[in-house]
Amino acid sequence: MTAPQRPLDRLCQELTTVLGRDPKGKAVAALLERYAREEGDWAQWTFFDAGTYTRNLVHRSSLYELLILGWEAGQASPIHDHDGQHCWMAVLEGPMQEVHFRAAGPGAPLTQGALRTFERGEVAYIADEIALHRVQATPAARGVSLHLYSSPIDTCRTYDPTSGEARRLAVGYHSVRGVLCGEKSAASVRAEWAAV
Ligand code: CSS
Ligand code: FE2
Repeated sequence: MTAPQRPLDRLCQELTTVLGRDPKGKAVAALLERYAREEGDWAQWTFFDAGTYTRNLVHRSSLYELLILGWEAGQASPIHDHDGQHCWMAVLEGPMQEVHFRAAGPGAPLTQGALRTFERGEVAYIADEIALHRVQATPAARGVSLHLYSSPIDTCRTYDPTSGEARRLAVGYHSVRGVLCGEKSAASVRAEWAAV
């Protein structure tokens, strides 16, 4: 097989090899960091939306899912968990920020940790054993982040910081490899990738 020419596709091929060997992915952060520092082909597959941050799918397999998230200035995710999976975030255009939270018990407000700022090329990692978190662009600038979920995450839990109450959220896609999803459902996108 010839090597794919597109840097994002080369990255996916490397991730498949690395995660196939080690599902905890010790080499993953280095691959994401190198891609984030050196490549720019992600821009063609990144969309923004005034209403919400966007989830733009690059690749999906049973092993992992790679997404580019586009954040307008000031946009933030809800506080959420990662459904028991590993999550790496590499900043493609920064800065991006992350705040950790801890559940303090039923009916209790979440405990908030420090705000961390990541610049282009920096990689954050989170899993449920570490914390819940919120990810956000700064109020001053758009941000773009590359997210690797191993295994793919189709639903997560979101948390109200005041009540600590959790709700299950089904996540969807804004685009797939540069093509807007429009009315296409997340289920049909997943079905197409299952057939690949
Ligand atoms: N988990 C969020 C982004 S922060 S890791 C999402 O995939 O939409
Ligand atoms: Fe997250």
